[in-house]
Amino acid sequence: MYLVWHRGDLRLADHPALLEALSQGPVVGLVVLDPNNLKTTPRRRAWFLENVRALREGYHRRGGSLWVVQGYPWERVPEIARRLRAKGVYALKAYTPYGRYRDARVREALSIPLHLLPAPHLIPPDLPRPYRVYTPFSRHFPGVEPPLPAPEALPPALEEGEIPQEDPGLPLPEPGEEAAWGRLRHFLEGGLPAYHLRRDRLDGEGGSRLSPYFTLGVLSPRQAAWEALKRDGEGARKWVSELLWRDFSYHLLYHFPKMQEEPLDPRFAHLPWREDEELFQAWLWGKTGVPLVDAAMRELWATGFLSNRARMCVAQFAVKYLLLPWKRAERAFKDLLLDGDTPQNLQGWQWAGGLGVDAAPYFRVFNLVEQGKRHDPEGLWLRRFAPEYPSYEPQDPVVDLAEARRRYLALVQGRLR
Ligand code: FAD
Ligand code: IRF
Repeated sequence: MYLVWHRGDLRLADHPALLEALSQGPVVGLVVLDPNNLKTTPRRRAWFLENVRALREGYHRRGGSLWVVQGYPWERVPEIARRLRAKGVYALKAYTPYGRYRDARVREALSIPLHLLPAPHLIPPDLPRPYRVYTPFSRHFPGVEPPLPAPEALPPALEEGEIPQEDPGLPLPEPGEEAAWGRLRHFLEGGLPAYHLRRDRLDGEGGSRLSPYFTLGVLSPRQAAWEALKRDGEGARKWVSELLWRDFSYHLLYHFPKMQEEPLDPRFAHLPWREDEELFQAWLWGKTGVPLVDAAMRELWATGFLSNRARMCVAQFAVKYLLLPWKRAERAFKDLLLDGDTPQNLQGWQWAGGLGVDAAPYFRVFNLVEQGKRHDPEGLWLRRFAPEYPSYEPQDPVVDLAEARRRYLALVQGRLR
């Protein structure tokens, strides 16, 4: 018997570790509810748990079983392996600092082998040569390999472990692989051809909204890119380039784990961040008097999702206009997102905040009035989430936009000389 340990890969299709284990003998699935991963908001815990439930249903439908236990993996995985007399544990390789630390500890605690197989990224994040800039990294994309099928049948075994219920406090998307595929198909038929033209919309309607599924590995980037590239066109190419940004974020964090705490560009490490609690709360709760920022933060609270354009704007506002402690803002932001993901969120913040990711010019400071007018021209999104504002003009804002912009530019220009 072999254990297949699912972590950020809550799916049965395109799963190299599951297929490899099955080629060795009967398998049992395992999820360890890890307190280190679940120290987050109810919405994100619930999203994870509901996808574990859907994964278990997938196992059952094929005759198999999924164990679900709680605790530290380095204690629980060896214990389950002993109980089931497993001969080996199979999983997909993790690339984040915590994932690697965890896997090293589990390997040490096990008396049987832990086989870690490469996860189906489009570009392996652990490319030996580190890149700080996206374009040269993206040239390593060799073209997409066909995804692996899900096993048709799984061997029966006894099973244990309740999956806790958690109230998310907001409506969740439908969990599970089937729902993710439904959304993917819908996007391929509707949104993909014009993706390059519509992706900047503030209401997020130009994108796939698949990110909550990618974050938990309910869908793999290989499955998505494979389907997209069956269709030709500028929309498909642009969309796949966004999937490559995702892999780039894993690559960055893999090679530069210090970016979890510090700006990738050390010249920005000691900007005079403002420890102003009232200002932080105004940003977080969408009460800044800047319509675009307020609409975005309220959408985030209400739905757990935000378009890429709105994310860039609110992150840049927090960093460049308000000089809020970026790390604290980054963390709070991630905890509100259903797709909140350590590498992607760090990359997004360090990119939008001009802290050293890619060639994002530090002197680029969005005009938040123009951004609103351009990317929500009819103001429908604004009216939906911040209806008290008649337009994108600030009303009694927490900072004067022009003044804050000048202050920031003076600050960084002094540093970069
Ligand atoms: P689509 O436009 O359909 O794109 C398809 C997929 O490509 C996305 O689901 C995502 O996996 C990937 N992708 C798209 N844009 C980016 C990007 N700019 N960088 C990296 N990957 C991308 N994404 C997360 O999944 N989790 C996060 O925690 C996260 N935090 C972010 C924070 C900031 C400040 C910024 C600027 C971006 C962040 N992103 C994050 C990236 C991006 O905003 C979201 O992935 C995207 O908006 C999700 O919508 P979608 O699924 O419709 O994307
Ligand atoms: N992985 C686990 O193995 N166990 C858990 O309890 C996890 N909970 C999570 C909750 C949320 C909101 C997210 C992801 C997880 N993950 C869990 C996946 C981790 O990201 C993955 O294990 C990673 O390799 C380690 I979003 O940090």
